[in-house]
Amino acid sequence: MRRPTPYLTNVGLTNVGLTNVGPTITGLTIAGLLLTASMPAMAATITVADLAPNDLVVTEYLANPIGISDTSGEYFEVYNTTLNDIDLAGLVVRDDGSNAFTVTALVVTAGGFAVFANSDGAALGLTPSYVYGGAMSLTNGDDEIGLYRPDDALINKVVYSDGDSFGAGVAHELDVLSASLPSVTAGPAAGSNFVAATAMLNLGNFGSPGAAGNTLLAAPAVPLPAGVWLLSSALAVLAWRRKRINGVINGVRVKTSRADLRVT
Ligand SMILES: [Ca+2]
Ligand SMILES: [Ca+2]
Ligand SMILES: [Ca+2]
Repeated sequence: MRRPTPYLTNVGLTNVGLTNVGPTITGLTIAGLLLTASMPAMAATITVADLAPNDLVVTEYLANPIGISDTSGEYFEVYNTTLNDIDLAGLVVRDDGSNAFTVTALVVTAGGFAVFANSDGAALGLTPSYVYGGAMSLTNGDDEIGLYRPDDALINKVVYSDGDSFGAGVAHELDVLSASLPSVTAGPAAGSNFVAATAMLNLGNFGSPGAAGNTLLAAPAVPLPAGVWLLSSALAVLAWRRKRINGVINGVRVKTSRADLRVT
């Protein structure tokens, strides 16, 4: 009976640490040998209760939109610094006063952004991930945007003392996302963590909701070298042996060609 055509798993590459590499590997080419692999996404969905400080970071906010009322044009952006999708249901967003809301349903992908707005964003030309309506306002002067777990543990918080320091309609973008960033960051009037947005939105506003804009994103939270080194080593050995593996490996008969690696 003809066997199905497995890839890679029959040559022992399941032990090379690919779970640290990324969501999906669909193909690799090395030394002219194409290895076709299909691996399940490693990113599991975690919950808000699982989060550590700075797993989510506030990367942008527009406290003083122009050409539109503040009650319809304010927004802020959150970045997922982890390698996992995060189910944000239960995330508490609040300031140090009375503004607060709890996210009911939203998933932010690994290394992805979520945009929270007080309106549908159509006038500004943005598409919010979540609309919180009147539950929260971003005062143009002093205010806070804090992200908390359901047990009230702080995930990330920005504190600003001049939400209009770059001029009306210019969003504040986090300058550099860093693993050493404190969980409480200062707005531009009290520190240098934020820079002015330069990407154009509607009505003369500037911002990059849902994109990095001027924010320099850090490397992934989990370093890759061990897995990459193991993968490179294994593939190098495989490439070196490619003329020798027209035979049986792990009890499975295999035959290489320039295009791929197949069981025969
Ligand atoms: Ca507020
Ligand atoms: Ca405002
Ligand atoms: Ca942005």
